[in-house]
Amino acid sequence: MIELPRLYPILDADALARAGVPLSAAAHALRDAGVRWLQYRDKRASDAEVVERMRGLRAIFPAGEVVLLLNDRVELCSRAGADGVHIGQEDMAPKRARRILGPEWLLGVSTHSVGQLRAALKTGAADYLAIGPVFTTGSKNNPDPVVGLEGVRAARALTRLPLVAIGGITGENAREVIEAGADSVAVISGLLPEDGKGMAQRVRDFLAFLR
Ligand code: 3NM
Repeated sequence: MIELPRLYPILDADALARAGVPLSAAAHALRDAGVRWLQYRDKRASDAEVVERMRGLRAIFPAGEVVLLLNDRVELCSRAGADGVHIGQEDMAPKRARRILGPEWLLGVSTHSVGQLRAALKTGAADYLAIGPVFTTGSKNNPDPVVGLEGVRAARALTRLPLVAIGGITGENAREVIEAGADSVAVISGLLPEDGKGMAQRVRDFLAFLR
């Protein structure tokens, strides 16, 4: 079974654009803060743009040193130099994704309820599962209803696979999310620059909260 770090940063193209942070600046900040596992999420760019941006990220996060996952675009995984993909409920079905990826690549699957988590588990396709949104989030279009810490506890009770919690997670609430049973917290807005603190400092603050 794979082991995830406590903090799972997501570089989200839309969120970065809204914050006025170039992708490469965000990536360098995460690297400087020692991030060893992250995801690139870009719901709108063309395949060619995604491949190009992923290659740029791969140059900053070398293969074999940092796990770099790609959101959604299963078919691009290899071409983009990703270590695997993360798919949601509206993306490709997990079994199909696994067939395309083969056994070597990592596959993460998002779920938003205990029912969805059970269904995802049943496919046997995922290396890790995500549950969310734990709290209210502004980073996703049409988010599902919040599952709360109760949802994290319920998810934990169902699986020993690595469990990632996502949605509205901040330095202040991350600890209780881990205590509710998550192995890792996936974060978009909680790592963006704020109050004069850059992203590297925001990552370090988060890690200090998670210790
Ligand atoms: N997926 P933030 S919530 C991408 O519920 C995503 O599966 C979610 O962003 C889910 O850390 C979410 O800014 C957005 O709340 C997470």
